[in-house]
Amino acid sequence: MRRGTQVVEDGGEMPNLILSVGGMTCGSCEDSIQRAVSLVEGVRSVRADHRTGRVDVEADSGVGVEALREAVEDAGYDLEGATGAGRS
Ligand code: 9UX
Repeated sequence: MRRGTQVVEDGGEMPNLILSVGGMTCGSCEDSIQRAVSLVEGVRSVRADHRTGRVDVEADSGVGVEALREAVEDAGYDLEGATGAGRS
């Protein structure tokens, strides 16, 4: 399954940033978000869920929320909140 709550696999890392994104209403929106956020330098993985608006991101510590906001907004969605390391 591509969608749904992220399962952290053995040896995997926990998401260190959790974004709340508005405007995702279907699975293709998830793909758009994942593509956009994955292109931000320092992002290692991203998993979006349009049902909850939650986007889990694993990123290097230097990645700030404003870079993620730019990616989300340029893709046509709204960044409504963010928690976790890398906040700036
Ligand atoms: Mo789905 Mo999302 O038809 O911007 S791609 S609503």
